[in-house]
Amino acid sequence: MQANNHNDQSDKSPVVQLTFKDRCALIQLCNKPVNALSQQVRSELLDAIKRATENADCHAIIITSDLALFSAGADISEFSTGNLSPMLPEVLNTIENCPKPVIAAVNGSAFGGGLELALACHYRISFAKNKVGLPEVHLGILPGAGGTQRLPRLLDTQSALDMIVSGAPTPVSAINSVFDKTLDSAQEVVKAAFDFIDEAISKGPRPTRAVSLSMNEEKAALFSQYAEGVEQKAKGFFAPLKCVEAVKAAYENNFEGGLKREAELFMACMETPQARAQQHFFFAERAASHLADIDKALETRDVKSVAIIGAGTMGGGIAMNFANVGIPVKLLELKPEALDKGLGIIRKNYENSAKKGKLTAEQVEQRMSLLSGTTSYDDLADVDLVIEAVFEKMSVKKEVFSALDKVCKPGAILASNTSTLDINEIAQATSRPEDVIGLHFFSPANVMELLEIVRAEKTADDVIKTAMQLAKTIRKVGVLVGVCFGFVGNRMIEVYGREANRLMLEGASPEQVDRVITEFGLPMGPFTMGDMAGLDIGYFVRQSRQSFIQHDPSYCVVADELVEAGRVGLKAGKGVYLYENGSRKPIPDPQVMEIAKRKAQELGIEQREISDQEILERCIYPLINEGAEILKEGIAQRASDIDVIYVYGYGFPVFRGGPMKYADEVGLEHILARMTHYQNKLGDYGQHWFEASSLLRELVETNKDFSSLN
Ligand code: 3H9
Repeated sequence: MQANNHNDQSDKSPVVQLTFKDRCALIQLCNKPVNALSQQVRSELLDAIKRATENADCHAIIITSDLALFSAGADISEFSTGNLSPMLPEVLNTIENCPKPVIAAVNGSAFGGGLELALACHYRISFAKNKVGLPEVHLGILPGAGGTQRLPRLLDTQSALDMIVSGAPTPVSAINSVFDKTLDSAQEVVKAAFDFIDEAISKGPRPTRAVSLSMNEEKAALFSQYAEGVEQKAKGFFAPLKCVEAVKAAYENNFEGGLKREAELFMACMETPQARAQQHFFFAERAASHLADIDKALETRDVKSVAIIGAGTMGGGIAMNFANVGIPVKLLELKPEALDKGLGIIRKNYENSAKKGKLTAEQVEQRMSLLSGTTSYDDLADVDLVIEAVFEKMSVKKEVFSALDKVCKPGAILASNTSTLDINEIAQATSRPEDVIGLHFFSPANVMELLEIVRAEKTADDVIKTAMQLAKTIRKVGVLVGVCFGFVGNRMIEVYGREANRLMLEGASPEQVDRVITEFGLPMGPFTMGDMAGLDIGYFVRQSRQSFIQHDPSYCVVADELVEAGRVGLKAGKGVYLYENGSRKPIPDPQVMEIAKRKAQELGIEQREISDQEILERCIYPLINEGAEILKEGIAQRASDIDVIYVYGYGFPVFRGGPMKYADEVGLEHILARMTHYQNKLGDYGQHWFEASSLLRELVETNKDFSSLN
């Protein structure tokens, strides 16, 4: 028997199944793919509970899932739709108030509203290794269907706070008090629930709300200490502190009062731009792996062995990603000493992880055993994928690819880790450009999660699909981009770095610029970042792009002088900032401002006091404008892909959703107006660098935003 729909949804197939069996009602959620608790699910669930309650032959109710997971919680896509009755709290209150015992058979992961559903049942059965959690905080909100009130009634305060504030998935075995029975496997859960019926019927309904909580001095101290810690750790985020407040309300009110407070705090979070941004980002991350124009049925290529050309910092870091997931890697260097050095650094990295307790000694050896070295291209004849990570020079890259073309087996994927060079030209060095792709790892490659997958003109679709799948295998976030200088991430960051440097010439200190950017939410400002990456890298790139920068002599002139004086950044102990005794703490150097002053005079640039607002707008808006150009040229598949690149690759604050989402929130009309303002205010410099993208203008004229391009 199937539950009737609450509203008229006769054209939709049912997503909740109701069956009566052994004096019991079995309610199974079957809303593919993740049992999101959509309006249809809520309505059918409510209906099923009502029918089970009314059926005189039914003495207990089991709620479970027909899919591999129990439920991923509320349907996030409905959040922008407003009130869609029945709301989840109403459904869960009905379940908790049911006069017949309700057992949650949690036979797969339960997140957010999914776990809240289980908490509202009278009994809970699961398996020890199952993962459950309340990840709402990552969506800029808090559990809003009683989770902040019911969890502390079943778990100690500290653990409840940890789960709600971190949003982290937790194994059922770590929160035993929440469950009445834990089994060894998911398959045993529903049967165990049926075996539990007699006990449940004899004990009767056991509403979680009946557990009473109260505040005392010790608890009050715990909450204030906890809140202080959260304030430090989650700087800039709105929801984490509200989560603490909501849990605290469970101790300060009766259950109804606590629920009311939770609802108020939930709404306060939901109405923030942060919640919109983080929810946008949830879908952006998932959309990034969708390849718009590639056949879903297309088969991928096997990647069971990998070779890396170049065992330097980048090559070594890339190699570690594969060894970490059990894929054997051959590292190629032409000189044995370089090979030994590279393998030695990898071992050291693993041993450092072991010292921190992240790996066992056995795991270190197991990973190292997957890495081997060679000095001969002939040894690469059998590998499925080669990633080139050699010196960033076209002639060198071409030599490598022509050598690979001669030895690699047909169908092997030939990838370049170039961050700036034209992959179409690299592909021409082979007789098989369809097998050539860009895999742009970010440094440090074993740590950074972003992978730009660069589609060249002739790259075959199955190569792209394989690369996207591979990104998941090595636990990276893959984003498809097209060929242009710097691809998406570095092309946009160049604009931002240029503006930071220009602001210094105009009188802003590096520490002012860095402060404005960190206050905005990035982990470090452009000057600290430049020093960390090494100013020589940007210098080298600028030298190779004279044609691009020639018409503007103000372009990074201070940085050029610093590099020429050996001040290449953190690694030299001095760059834009000074670093004392190997410390990473940047110390402002008045000498740099002197250089800026002198250079400004030479170039006829008048120095002045610059407001924080101008700094923020001039660093971020041109970056967004470049993003618009990238979209116009089809270099990125969608605006939200740029957001994913910026959050994962550059630490753009997720609570702003990424640069393109931030632009939509600020309003494109405003961005265009400010671009025009600086274009007129900054003379020739402004005329050239603040020209608004035609796409930005078009979107403003048609009253659209970047999200319309997703
Ligand atoms: C909440 O519960 C609020 C309540 O407290 C209060 C309410 C009043 N909704 O991730 P995947 C889609 S807030 C809508 O690739 P996996 C996803 O977009 C919720 N859609 O699978 C994707 O679509 P597509 C709190 C959702 O196996 C597809 O399902 N819960 C939802 O790698 C597959 O997803 C969470 O934050 C959703 N809730 O991972 C949990 N979840 O194929 C969010 C997924 O078109 N979900 N989709 O790209 C997850 O963390 C993961 O999806 C999960 C499965 C771990 C469950």
